[in-house]
Amino acid sequence: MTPAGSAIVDDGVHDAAQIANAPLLPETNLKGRRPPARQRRPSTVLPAIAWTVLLLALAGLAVYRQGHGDGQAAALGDQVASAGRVVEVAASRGVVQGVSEKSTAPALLGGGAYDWTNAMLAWQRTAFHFQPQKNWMNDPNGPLYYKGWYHLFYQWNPDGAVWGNITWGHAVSRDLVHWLHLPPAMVPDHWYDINGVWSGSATQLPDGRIVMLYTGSTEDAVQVQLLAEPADPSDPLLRRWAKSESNPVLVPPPGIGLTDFRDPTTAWLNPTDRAWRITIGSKNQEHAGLALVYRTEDFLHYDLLPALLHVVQGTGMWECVDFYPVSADLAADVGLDTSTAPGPGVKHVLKASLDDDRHDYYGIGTYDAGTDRWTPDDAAIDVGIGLRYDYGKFYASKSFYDPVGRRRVLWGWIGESDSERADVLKGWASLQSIPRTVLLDTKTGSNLLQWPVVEVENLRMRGKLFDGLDMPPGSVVPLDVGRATQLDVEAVFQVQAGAPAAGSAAAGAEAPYNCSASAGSAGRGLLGPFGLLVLADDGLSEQTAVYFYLVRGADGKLSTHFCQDAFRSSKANDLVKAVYGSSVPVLDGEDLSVRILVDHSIVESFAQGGRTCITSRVYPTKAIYDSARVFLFNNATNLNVTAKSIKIWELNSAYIRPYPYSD
Ligand code: DQQ
Repeated sequence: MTPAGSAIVDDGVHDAAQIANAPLLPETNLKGRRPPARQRRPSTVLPAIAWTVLLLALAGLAVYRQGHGDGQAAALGDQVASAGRVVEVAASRGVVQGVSEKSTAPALLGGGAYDWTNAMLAWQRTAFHFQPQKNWMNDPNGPLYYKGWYHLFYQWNPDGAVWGNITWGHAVSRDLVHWLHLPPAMVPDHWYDINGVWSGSATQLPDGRIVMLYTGSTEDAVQVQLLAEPADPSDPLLRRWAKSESNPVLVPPPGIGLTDFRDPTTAWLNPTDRAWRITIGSKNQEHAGLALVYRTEDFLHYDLLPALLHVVQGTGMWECVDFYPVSADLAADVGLDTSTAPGPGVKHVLKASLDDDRHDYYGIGTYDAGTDRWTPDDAAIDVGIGLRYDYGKFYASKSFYDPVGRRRVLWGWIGESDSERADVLKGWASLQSIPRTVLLDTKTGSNLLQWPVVEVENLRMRGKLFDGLDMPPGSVVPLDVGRATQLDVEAVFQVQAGAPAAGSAAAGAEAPYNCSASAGSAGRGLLGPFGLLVLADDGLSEQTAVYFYLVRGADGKLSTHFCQDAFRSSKANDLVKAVYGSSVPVLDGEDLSVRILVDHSIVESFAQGGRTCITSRVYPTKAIYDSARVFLFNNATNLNVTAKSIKIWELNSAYIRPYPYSD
């Protein structure tokens, strides 16, 4: 068995030192000088044309950065002819408007546009992950439970499959799995949110009232905080929302850029003065990411507190900050309400979505209610430089406390890894992750555990069990499970006697391993990779590998890496195909275990009970419909592995439909 390892990430090493506040920017005097509410939608056509002209001129000069595949490419529109179809893709406007670049498209066209058939594109739509009926979606917003219904709001473009015209989509569920689509909850219709009803969070007050705080991008593209409440609190579906007459309730304070002030959190009650606190992400002039704290009693008036909740140098703009308590009590496996006071047995998690690299980082630490500061337990893995919720595609996440299930539930935005052109062809882009319960891992004390909500198991249909399968070095073992496009897999592996024992000199020390920089599942090492191939065709010409890779360090100890490899996931080349992953803690006596949810174009995996999670988007061309298979593989050269137990269920499709008003 492998000894305990620390969860140091594979990639993204930054300088961690904390710094003081940066010099201030000129004061923003926004409030009071804005015109009254106007009913105007921004033109989407002119900016798109302007961008297209500009970028055609620049086309020969453009240098596209692929990196992890998402994010850093220049914003441009494209027009592509393929298979007789001309697809116009609007320029992505995220950066111009002061939020992340949302598109992967430009970087992908170098590979040549693949001739996607309608059948291939139709197959990519998922069956039990939440997605709107059509068009673009990004961040989950304001999740809450109200009068018997779970509510999920999300960033949505009513006009197309690319980011823009951001509106709050809305769906409700009884069980977090089956969803009913409702009309949009909020649309950009006032001067203060005409450029987008951006991300925000819900707070349920002790008297049952719900307040929704969210960011508006004003007609001048300034980021302000806005308040809305249910217009009819007696409606369990919360279909109508009233924006406050007092909006905007917050404008960027001195020292904060006008486009660096967004995504208010759920409020928590500070036990020292019984007033509410919220935190809002930003950055300073030295490019430190930070979280501002405001105090409020009525959600209309706010005081900016002198101290920052936290700041980390070099991490850039913090989007979609989340801040919540977790139980450190060894016996408790329940979530905690956001207002749970700090004290013995309570830790606080601070999460920031880093605009710079588009990943969600968290830290575990202590919240001091007296000073409203948070301190990480381990500064070496501070927010933005250490642990991530997910080492694949997963961003702008938000959690909420579910009082019925007594659990904290987390959703993340799962973007696409294909081109915008393909998104336009298929008519939609992005998913929400499977809702995940979040707990502190009280065995390690140093990481969270994320796990699909238990209701997902109600989708399980036919199941098959394989146990005691030998996986000698170089082996590939087919698993006969029938249709393999909607799966729930639970696999437990034992590394058998053939493996060098810890401390043995047999294998010698190996170079440190990094999933993302490796050759993926094809790269053979002494003690890895081994695991599963999903969404594979019979000939293995397409496959997505989910695997472990053990490495012996110079000290003779083994470390365990958990990776997901999409290099050979598709014959198509207009895709980002990456190997994602990180190390995963494995304690003495533990087997290696992984749970994998396969849902058409998403593979979402949880290693060691959810200590390390990876989500990939994959777009096979052959391993689809009835041709998708599952295999075990062991590509290590010097490790015998036994698949101790492999359970595979076919999952039913969730019921995700428009709300049946006639009923
Ligand atoms: N998405 C929203 C912003 C947020 C960003 C805009 C994160 O509020 O910062 O769609 O993806």
